[in-house]
Amino acid sequence: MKLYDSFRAPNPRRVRWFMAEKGIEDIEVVNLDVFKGEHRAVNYLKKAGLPNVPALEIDDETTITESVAICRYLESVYPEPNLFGRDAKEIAVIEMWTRRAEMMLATPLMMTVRHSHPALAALEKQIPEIAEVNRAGAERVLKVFDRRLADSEFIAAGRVTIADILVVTALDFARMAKFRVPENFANVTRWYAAMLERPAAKAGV
Ligand SMILES: N[C@@H](CCC(=O)N[C@@H](CS)C(=O)NCC(=O)O)C(=O)O
Repeated sequence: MKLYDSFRAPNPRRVRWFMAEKGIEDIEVVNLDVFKGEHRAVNYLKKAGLPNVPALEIDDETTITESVAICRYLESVYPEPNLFGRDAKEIAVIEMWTRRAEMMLATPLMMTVRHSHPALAALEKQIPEIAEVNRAGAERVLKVFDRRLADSEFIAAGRVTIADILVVTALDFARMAKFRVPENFANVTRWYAAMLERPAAKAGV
């Protein structure tokens, strides 16, 4: 298997963090420089189907994109430690928090960075108002995660899961746009510090 990665990019970092939590070390990692347009090369597009990283090439016929789909595949191949849930209830609750993390927080934070950071002007026609609306939305939605983390050590279960990985990589990426967790969200602040202490935090940066 071959993972097409791009160091410091938030979606590939999800996969690298996930692999690090599982101790997966036998997948070849190929770094693509998105600022040089390497993800738009014909050979890559033929495999991946669209100009995005990450992508996991499984064999000659199959390359998976979408970071969460890649993680799901890896979960089946490397089942331990479990990061997607063990029974019907756990799987559904983790899925719920994963979708909330992606749609309500990670996407708005990505839009905040893409529409405000000078380096991202190479990839995006930047509109400052889009950055501001998304920044405000992400800040508001953090209270949902703060309430959850008041009752739970991690976001979706009593252990780290894919949902934690999505949130921490999004918050860390948003630092590029000077986004900080507001101090009044003490539970998110506690959880964020604990996540950054994990050895997997170093993967993909
Ligand atoms: N939903 C996709 C998003 C992938 C994505 O947007 N990747 C970014 C890097 S973080 C990318 O390839 N950007 C290239 C571009 O915008 O041209 C996933 O979860 O993998």
